[in-house]
Amino acid sequence: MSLKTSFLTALLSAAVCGTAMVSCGTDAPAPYGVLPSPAQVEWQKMETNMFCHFGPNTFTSAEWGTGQESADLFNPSGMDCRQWASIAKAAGMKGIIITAKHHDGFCLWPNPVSRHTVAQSSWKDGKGDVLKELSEACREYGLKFGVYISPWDRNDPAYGSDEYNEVFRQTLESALGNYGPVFEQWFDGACGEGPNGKRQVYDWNLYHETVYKHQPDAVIFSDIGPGCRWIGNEAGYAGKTCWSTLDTAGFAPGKSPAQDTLNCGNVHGEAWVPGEADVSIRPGWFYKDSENDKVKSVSDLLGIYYASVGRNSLLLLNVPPDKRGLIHSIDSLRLMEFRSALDKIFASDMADGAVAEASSVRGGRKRFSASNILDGDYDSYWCTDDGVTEASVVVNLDGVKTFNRILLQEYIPLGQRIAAFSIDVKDPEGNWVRAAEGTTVGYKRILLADRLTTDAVRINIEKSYACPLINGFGLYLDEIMGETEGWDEPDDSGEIFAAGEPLVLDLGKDTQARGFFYRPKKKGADGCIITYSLAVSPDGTQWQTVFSDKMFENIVNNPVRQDVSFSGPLTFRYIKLTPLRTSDESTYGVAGFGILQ
Ligand code: FUL
Repeated sequence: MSLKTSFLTALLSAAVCGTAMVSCGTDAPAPYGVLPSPAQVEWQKMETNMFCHFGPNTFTSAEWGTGQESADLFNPSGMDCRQWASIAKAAGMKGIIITAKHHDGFCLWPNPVSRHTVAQSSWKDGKGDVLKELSEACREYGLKFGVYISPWDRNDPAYGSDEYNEVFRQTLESALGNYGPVFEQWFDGACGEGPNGKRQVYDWNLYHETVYKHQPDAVIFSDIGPGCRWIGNEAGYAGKTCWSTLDTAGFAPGKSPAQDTLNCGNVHGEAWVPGEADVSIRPGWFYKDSENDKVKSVSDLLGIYYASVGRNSLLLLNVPPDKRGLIHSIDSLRLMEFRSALDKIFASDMADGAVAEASSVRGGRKRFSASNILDGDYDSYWCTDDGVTEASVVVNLDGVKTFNRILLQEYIPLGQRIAAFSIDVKDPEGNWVRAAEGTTVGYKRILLADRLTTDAVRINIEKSYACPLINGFGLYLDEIMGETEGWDEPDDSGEIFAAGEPLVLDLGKDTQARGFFYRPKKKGADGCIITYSLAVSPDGTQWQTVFSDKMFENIVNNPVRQDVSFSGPLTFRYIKLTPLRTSDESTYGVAGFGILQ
């Protein structure tokens, strides 16, 4: 169109619509509600990142170190961050986030304000620096680099006083100011006591200012953002309804909204705080030899992918390096299998070559036509006139196709709007048959369906808070995970006990054991044991205490089976686990209790 004609068209529209050109539907729709920042949009497009839990716990098999570990414990025999980066890259990850400082306080870089760092260890004669090696490896492999820095510190003597806030500010300065761009700063919400038995009042404003001073584009993770939010579980799944908006007033990291709220977000929430689903490829966050046979299967990982990336969240998949400082071959092989499964599923889009037609197009203009949902261009979208919040698009396929995954994308730079939609397919008689339904779409939504064979699909937008904007659509066939509804929330089978009631197991005869296990109900429902005492007995009357007050670390957020080793083998007939503190005041759940042989 020449300049002259477009000027004429504009004049004509103005004449017809008066001053209300936008509501007339000829221009781009106005943004709706709170919006993501450009950095948040770029972050969301990363889709999958790798988490690396690495530190003293790698060498002690703990999940939460006490902070009293000797720095010399940290001594990877052949650390190679280029190996981590090459594996992450080959797995299709876009970035790596490293636990620069976990709750034990040990810093993987020579932090000048701490006496508990790689510089105090004998690793590389105190000259090693994991952040330097990893940030360089990420640059080499074209990956973004991010850091997890735990505010909770079980080592720092100042923890629990105002002075610690200054120590932590300087810690952030040194980690964020010296290793190039950091795309995400991960603040853990866990807050416990320091070595002096005190709890810290965190100065979040100071921490945030410090992050932005060095890394203005960093997305800050915490339970409640501000950049992105914890999804409410450590199992890697977002809610089927998942708003990127959240009401944050009155909350703080560690003092967050209910886990279900984090899982689903708040419709019309006051801030844009999209979900990030963090999960480990193994039961625990840190590497343990004993978990080499418990690495998640490809099916599990696909289920997690659909329940995170496919539900408007980012997937942060933890792949913890081992004692050598390398990703174990079991994990890297699994990641490659996962990648090739994703490639196989998403390589052919059954909507390729299709023609889309909408019931309504904004201003009747090509710029907003239904074909935009198929063109692969992120910034072009189908859109209706203002006020039209129910509409449909018929996608006529290039022949009869079979698929069981339906992908939709909403153009989030202008806000998240869609609250209900459905998908119909045309049967051989030409009737529309309901195939799938959903609520929110957001950045990306993948619906799982049984195998569908058809030559036409209809997308029905049933409820939207403003005119809907769809910029992506695809149809895929997953023959790997099968025809099921797929991965869903874990089931909650198990038994419920009163909080103080001990669990006693009679093995029937004297038995030798090297440890015991306790498994809470899957989502930690009905509470779980946090601290306990454990005793064993030959006859059920004379008890020998094995542990008088011990903790299942991180069990509340990650309610997986807990394996605990004795210091040496013990022989007994009865074993008694007595809860001292439970996450629910009145009950706790048990899905398993037994011995390790
Ligand atoms: C939790 C921590 O307590 C765990 O140890 C782990 O780092 C996980 C990612 O976050 O809150």
